[in-house]
Amino acid sequence: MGTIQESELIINERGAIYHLDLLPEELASTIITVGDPDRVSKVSSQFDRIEVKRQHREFVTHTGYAGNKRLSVVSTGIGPDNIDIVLNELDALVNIDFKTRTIKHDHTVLNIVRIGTSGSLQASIPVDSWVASTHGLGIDNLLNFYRIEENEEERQVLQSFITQTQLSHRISQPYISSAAPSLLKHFVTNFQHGITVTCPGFYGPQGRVLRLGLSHPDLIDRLTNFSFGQHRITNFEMETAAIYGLGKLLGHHCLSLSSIVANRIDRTFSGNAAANMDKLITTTIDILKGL
Ligand code: R1P
Ligand code: URA
Repeated sequence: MGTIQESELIINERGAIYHLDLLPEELASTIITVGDPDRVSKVSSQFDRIEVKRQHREFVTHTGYAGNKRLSVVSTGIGPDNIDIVLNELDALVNIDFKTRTIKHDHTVLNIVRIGTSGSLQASIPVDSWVASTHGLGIDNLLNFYRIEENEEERQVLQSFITQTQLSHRISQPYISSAAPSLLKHFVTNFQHGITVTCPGFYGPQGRVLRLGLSHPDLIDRLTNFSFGQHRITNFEMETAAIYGLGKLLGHHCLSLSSIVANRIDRTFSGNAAANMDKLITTTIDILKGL
């Protein structure tokens, strides 16, 4: 393996990775990602001690301890394009030697848990429910820039999704990736499990009409009605499939947890979103402390 050039792996004057502005020692091996930069302090306010606070653009990181567990919380901002930056830089922080600019011989596995908000695609999953995503199914295109390796089960679900939904090729070539079983098994009580669809936008790409017409006005019906064996689509948002896809390719363990703020079937929106998010954060930290 050769050295990785300065234009490919960008390290700033502090010796920190470019977008996240983090040094390798400033990152814990268990990481919570959140979309909203203001959610970072909501997570770290539940730490017993904070040792690092950094911010560059929308990427805010706090690293500290919850009990004996060292945790980092990092904001990604909105969308799969930001996940490309965050996942590649988190991986580089542990698996690339910044001095020699070479890939380290020993691979470090990160546990990466997204805590985000999401829209429900099932009447039976009301606002203020929590979803743990068994799979991320991406219609956002990010993973099509990488060499994707799907397993047999993922291939079958994806093929069935393509056949049943008949989404135009002009939208996307969908991809799929699963949660890390080692994390998912700890998030069962109080969580609904299902496939999360990751969209490249909040309005048209999630079937919302304000002033513009949509290419697929029945997008929500097509997603809600999909089923393959026990699998169904529970919700959609804007990061999960990108995290699962890149995380798996890079050799990390990933899980996405969502607090449902909107139900797109009964058209309700939570009146309790902030308090429900705080509860999800507390529950998640309690579980991660035990791992
Ligand atoms: C859209 O409002 C944002 O909310 C969801 C979506 O994935 C998207 O990022 O997650 P967060 O609440 O974590 O940002
Ligand atoms: N986040 C999304 O991406 N969609 C929703 O409907 C709610 C939160």
